[in-house]
Amino acid sequence: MPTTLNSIAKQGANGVAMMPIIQGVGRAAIEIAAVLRGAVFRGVLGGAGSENVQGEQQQKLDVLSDEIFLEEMRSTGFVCAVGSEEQEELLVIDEYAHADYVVLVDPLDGSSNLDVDGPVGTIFSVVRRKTANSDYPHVSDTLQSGRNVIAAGYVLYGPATMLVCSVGDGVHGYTFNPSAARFELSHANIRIPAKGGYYSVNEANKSSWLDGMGDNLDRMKDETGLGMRYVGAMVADMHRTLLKGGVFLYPADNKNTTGKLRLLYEAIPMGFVMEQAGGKSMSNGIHVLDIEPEALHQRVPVYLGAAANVDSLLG
Ligand code: AFP
Ligand code: FBP
Repeated sequence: MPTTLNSIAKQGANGVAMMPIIQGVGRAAIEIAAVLRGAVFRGVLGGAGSENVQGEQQQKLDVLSDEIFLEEMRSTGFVCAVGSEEQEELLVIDEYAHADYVVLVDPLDGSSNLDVDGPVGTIFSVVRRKTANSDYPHVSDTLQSGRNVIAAGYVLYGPATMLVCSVGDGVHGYTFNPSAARFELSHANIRIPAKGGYYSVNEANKSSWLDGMGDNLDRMKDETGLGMRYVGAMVADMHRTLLKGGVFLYPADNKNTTGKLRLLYEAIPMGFVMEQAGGKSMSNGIHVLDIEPEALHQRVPVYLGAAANVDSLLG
């Protein structure tokens, strides 16, 4: 009998509490994957004609994925609020405003890949609210460092749909089995290989990187001899880095002077997974998980991967 998402209940101290939320992520992933597969026939490819809070053009599928994810979090009954990359403000689930958990999500990461049928993903993390359960949830509930994350992970919509997550007891990968209509454990206890793999970065930006990162990258390439791969969807680039080894980076540059990737929706969840898999995640000279967030849509530089490669890059 294959091991399903229910097995999360047996993982570590947080498994039982996190199982309903991760099952909700799984249901959202199944729906989003179906919408992605049929998007061209339903006329939902292309721009939605709106901008998100980052000033980026929203795709129709960004908006749809956001709605699906929010609805699935609501249906768990355990989530009082959701902070989404696609929403300016914290979304409080009024019906369950006294529930314990807050979820942060990038519902459809890498959406510039949609027009070319490239891989995209969903990234999420869960924290316990800071305000009292009797209070109305507040944005301060989301502004917690990665050390407070209880569960985090991502869904990769690739040739197969995979849900990779951690509840603080290692990293486990579940693949959607279409014949059984459920996620089944396919990658137990993922550990990033200490050696080998690839470096992954938009090297076209090299001349505008800040903090001497161009020279650092050249040195790391000489030291490690790594090859290069870059998809431009963090979930896909992270997943390859996790399974094959190497390093993923998105440095600050002249255009994105504090970095491009979002601390709460991308850096912290991926940093949590990377560290749970034995890797390392750094930003501005400290561990990503030690950053104290100041704003919902804050951006940071990101360096994550096998510890030796991250050290070689930043050393
Ligand atoms: P989109 O969701 O707007 O496509 O952004 C994806 C992303 O935030 C992240 O998934 C990638 O790692 C990064 O942007 C790619 O950025 P570049 O296009 O600047 O390389
Ligand atoms: P595989 O099918 O063995 O992965 O090879 C893929 C490929 O032939 C092309 O699809 C791809 O553009 C190229 O190799 C990548 O080569 P490199 O590893 O030298 O960047």
